[in-house]
Amino acid sequence: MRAILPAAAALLALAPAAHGAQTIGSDLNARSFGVACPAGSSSCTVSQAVLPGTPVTAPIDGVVTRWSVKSVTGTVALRVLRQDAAGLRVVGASAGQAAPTTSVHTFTTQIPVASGDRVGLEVAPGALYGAVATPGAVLDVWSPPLGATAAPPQPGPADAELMLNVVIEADANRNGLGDESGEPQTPQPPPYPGRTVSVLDNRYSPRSTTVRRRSLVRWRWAGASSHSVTFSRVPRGARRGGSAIKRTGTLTKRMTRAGAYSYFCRVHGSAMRGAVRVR
Ligand SMILES: [Ca+2]
Repeated sequence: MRAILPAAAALLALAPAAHGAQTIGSDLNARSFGVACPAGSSSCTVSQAVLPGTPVTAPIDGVVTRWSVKSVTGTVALRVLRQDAAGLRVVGASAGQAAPTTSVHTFTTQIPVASGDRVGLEVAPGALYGAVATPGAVLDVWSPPLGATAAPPQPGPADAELMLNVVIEADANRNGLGDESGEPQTPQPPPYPGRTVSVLDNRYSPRSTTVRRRSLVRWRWAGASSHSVTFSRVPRGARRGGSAIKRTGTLTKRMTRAGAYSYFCRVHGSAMRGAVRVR
């Protein structure tokens, strides 16, 4: 059962992980083959214990965001394994994924991992996992599959490199999502293109401002009390266009005429004045 590695799949396997993300496990480059669970068992868990020159444990706390397999036939699921005093046990699991072909397939997931955790595959009944002979590689096998209770592994095929790798992203904000690919993107409003004046209790800030002609000026109510922006003087030909007396919201005005604009608050009168000079 040799897989022909399509070019697109090769590119996917070799695509660099997102900045800061770490990949552990096989590079999936070898011409691998499908391997069945131990004779007499229908399903099993397999996990790489040693892969010479390659990390097989999570180097950071974080989240597994992608996992890739090769030479799989049937359904497999990712498992995160943690060592405790009683041995390795499963602490995280993905949904089962049916590989449509034996080439490289990448699946997305969000599974928390801690530094030192291992990963593995649960191989569904009748499915095959991918492996290749790599001197010095050690593969652990559990049959029946490993669960949440620690159990000792059986030795797997000798010198077997498991065709599995995972991408681990940090999760600094601890929301259970990788900080790169999985983080929800909150759209940022574009920066306001004009000048903003805060309507405070009981002053405008800045009290006086100068802008170019055709600029936007926005007054933003930010006090606890009610105020208005009421123009007492505008350049000839300019519209006054002030605001009602209100406690929240904004007033936006495009300053179409050069000259001096003076305004005040109808509640606070001459105690609360502002000015805009338009050049
Ligand atoms: Ca996060």
